[in-house]
Amino acid sequence: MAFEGLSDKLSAAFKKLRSKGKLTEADVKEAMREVRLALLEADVNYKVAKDFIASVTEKAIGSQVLESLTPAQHVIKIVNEELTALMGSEQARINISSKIPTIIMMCGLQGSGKTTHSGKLALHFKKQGKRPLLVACDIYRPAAIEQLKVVGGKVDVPVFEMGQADPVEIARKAVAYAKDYGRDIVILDTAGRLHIDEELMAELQRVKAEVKPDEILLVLDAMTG
Ligand SMILES: Nc1nc2c(ncn2[C@@H]2O[C@H](COP(=O)(O)OP(=O)(O)OP(=O)(O)O)[C@@H](O)[C@H]2O)c(=O)[nH]1
Ligand SMILES: [Mg+2]
Repeated sequence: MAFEGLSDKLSAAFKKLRSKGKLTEADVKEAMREVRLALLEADVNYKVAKDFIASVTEKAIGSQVLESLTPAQHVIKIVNEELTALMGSEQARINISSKIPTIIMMCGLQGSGKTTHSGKLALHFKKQGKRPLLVACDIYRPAAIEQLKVVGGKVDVPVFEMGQADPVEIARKAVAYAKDYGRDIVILDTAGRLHIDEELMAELQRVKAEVKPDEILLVLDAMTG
């Protein structure tokens, strides 16, 4: 969500580039100025944006690119690749433990996107050749288990659930299940909660104490600011 405006602005910069046909170094620099502005407006760190632009510009004004038949296409491809590398290195920070399974616990306020992001993470790991398991620890919202199953179904990742059982118990059994069935990443989708909800916060603590997650991800709505 944070990058919604970014993609529109990048598209605009690229459109101008595409309309040019043959490109000069100045055209590329002009486009990169717009890309840089777009990144800064999307709250990308100043230094990150500067390094990003320097690296893309260096690659993009190479003679091979400018003299190719579709220079604009080339430049866009470079921006894409570099952006992916930039975002990719961000994700690599997830702590993959040496013991199996790696346990990831999703936490956050109600409706912040935990369930959606659990599915995205599962897909991300699946693409890396891993075998994730989604776990329905949200027993409070009636449709939560069903929702996780839909999410899991879309990315073809199994969902472990025990209905309305104790989330601590569900987490523990899910980890045992993962060990038995060779699932190397366990993603715990917990119930959304308000920080003032002491009972639910205590439950998170208990789940944490029980399964000792390798990573606890706090999911936030980008609009929170
Ligand atoms: N635009 C946008 N919508 C999102 C994103 N992630 C989730 N949503 C939507 O936000 C709503 C809540 O997402 P969920 O994944 O169910 O959030 P949750 O944290 O699991 O919610 P609870 O389990 O009720 O606490 C859904 O309607 C999602 O479709 C996102 O990255 N962008
Ligand atoms: Mg949810």
